[in-house]
Amino acid sequence: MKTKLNLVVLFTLLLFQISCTTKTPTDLTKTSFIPKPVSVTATGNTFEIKGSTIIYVQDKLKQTGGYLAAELNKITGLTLEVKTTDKAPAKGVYLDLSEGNNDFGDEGYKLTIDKRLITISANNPAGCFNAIQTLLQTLPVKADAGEPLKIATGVIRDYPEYAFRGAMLDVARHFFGVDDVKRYIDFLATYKMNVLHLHLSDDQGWRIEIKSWPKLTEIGGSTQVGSGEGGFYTQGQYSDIVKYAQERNIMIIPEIDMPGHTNAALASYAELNCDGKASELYTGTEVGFSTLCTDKEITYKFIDDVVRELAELTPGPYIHIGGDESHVTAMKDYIPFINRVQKIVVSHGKKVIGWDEIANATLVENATVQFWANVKNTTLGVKQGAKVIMSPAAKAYLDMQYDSTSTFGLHWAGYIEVDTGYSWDPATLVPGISKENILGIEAPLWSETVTNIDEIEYMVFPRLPGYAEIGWSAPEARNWDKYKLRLAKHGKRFHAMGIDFYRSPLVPWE
Ligand code: IFG
Repeated sequence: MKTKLNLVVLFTLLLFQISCTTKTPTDLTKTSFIPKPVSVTATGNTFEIKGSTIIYVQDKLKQTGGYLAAELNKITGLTLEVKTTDKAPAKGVYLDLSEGNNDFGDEGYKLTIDKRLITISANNPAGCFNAIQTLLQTLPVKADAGEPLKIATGVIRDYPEYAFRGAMLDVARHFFGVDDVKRYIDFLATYKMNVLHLHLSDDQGWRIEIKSWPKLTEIGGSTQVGSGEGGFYTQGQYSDIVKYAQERNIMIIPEIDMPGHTNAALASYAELNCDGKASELYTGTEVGFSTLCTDKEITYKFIDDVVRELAELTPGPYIHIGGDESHVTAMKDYIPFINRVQKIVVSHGKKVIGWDEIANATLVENATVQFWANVKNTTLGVKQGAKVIMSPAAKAYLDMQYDSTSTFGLHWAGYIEVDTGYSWDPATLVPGISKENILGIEAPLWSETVTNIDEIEYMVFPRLPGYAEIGWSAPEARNWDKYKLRLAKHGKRFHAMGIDFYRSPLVPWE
């Protein structure tokens, strides 16, 4: 009898122990969301995702529903069915376009998690996509086989501070293949960023096929910093990247830098050079030594062909014309050049973005100035009515070293540890540039010293989620001491995603 009693006690204790370790989340407000949502309330129950859970979508949300099913499959191994419906189901997951009858704007959403039904309500697919990123953060990145997938119930109402939240990848100094760019896109999508700026040309490389000027990639795409083999995207590959980004609510902005940073083009076509001689290919890391020949007509035919072909491949509204560090282009030549090139971009139905130097020219309507280093240039742009993308090198340049011990990166703008990259407000950083002038934020990764995806991951994580939160969450909701605790919980998510991140000593990693 005594043995039997001992067995019962032992079994009960064991059961209690198991239930404690697979703790069921019941307080939604305890989830370490990044970016921080506008409001989270908990209702103290749980929703369980099972193989039988159905994702219901309205017709316009079939692709979004499919994305959710694919992401859940990666986490759980479950293959959930996606069904179209025009009315709310009693249970499962329901993606609903509320046709603008709420105040969430273009990208906001309401995420309601009840015991039997999860409802995502937004004004358009972008909002539903953002809600999905939030929902995914209530789950582990990889569930243990057989582990019940329980989500704490509650309601999240959320919408972004800025419409433009992005990062840049310099594929010119070092070339990165399509799969690396897609992985970079996944990083941005995970944190609700919606812009990828691709720096497609520079002194060291031309990375996009232009059918009317084939030597740009044949010659200009044949090398890179350090004399590696370089590379380029065919137009088909570029379109594949654009489609992959679009499916993740990310707009691609292609940059063709001009009139400076053009040695790859000048090495490809002798006629683009003022002296009619092709320059040598360049594999160093100096800047400011090249310029297109601004007083030759063929230069503008070249730019018109390039912009035309790129505009046809780019569904987004922007073409970035660079304009930075044209140290060997006299200002008297630079200004008419930028004035003329802007008109070419507009003639192909696109809006102009340029680094802050372009504000020395007469900006066309709807031009946007990307602030990186010069306040005078940028406030000139604001005076002309231009919007500003905030990319202050000292705060947001992802190629800056974390500190003097960092293996990769530069430090001409200073060191950017995780707290430096997080603790600033775009709307108050620069006198003369305030919130109404700002389109949003972008964190550029220049690749002079970055050669592969592992090195990209080291420079981008853990700083990227901080820029995503600056772009999404209100400044009064942001505080480094609280943010670092949430970021610490994302360390295991980075690890589970195979991200080779820098384990900053400033973050109490879990
Ligand atoms: N400045 C140059 C980049 C790159 C960068 C490296 C801009 C706009 C320094 N221009 O940043 O090409 O070399 O940190």
